[in-house]
Amino acid sequence: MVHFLSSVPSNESSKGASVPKSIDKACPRAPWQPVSSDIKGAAVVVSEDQVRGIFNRFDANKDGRLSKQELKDAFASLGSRMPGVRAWLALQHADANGDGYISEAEFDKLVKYTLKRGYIFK
Ligand SMILES: [Ca+2]
Ligand SMILES: [Ca+2]
Repeated sequence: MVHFLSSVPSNESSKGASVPKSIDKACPRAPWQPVSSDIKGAAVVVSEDQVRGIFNRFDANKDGRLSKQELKDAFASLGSRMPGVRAWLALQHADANGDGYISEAEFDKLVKYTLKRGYIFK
């Protein structure tokens, strides 16, 4: 059975001073939570330098910037189940000038974004 609004008596608002108990202690707040929900099994978290190296390697045509296709290949190699989506999201996040490529200047954002997403390399 699902009740919508049926458990809220109409005269409740006149009290005003009641504070719900046992909420604060039950869930301690973490300021930052590692993103690990889509990663399973033992793996090694890589350093920023390693991420840079990997993205550099996926600059297939060596023009010094990453196209969406190159990003897609890179994310696929990182074990992403949806590399196309990841590439798109990464571009949304890191492609500051909106030309569809991650240039050297935008590379930092891409690397930090990737690290923040919790990507793990084996
Ligand atoms: Ca390229
Ligand atoms: Ca760009």
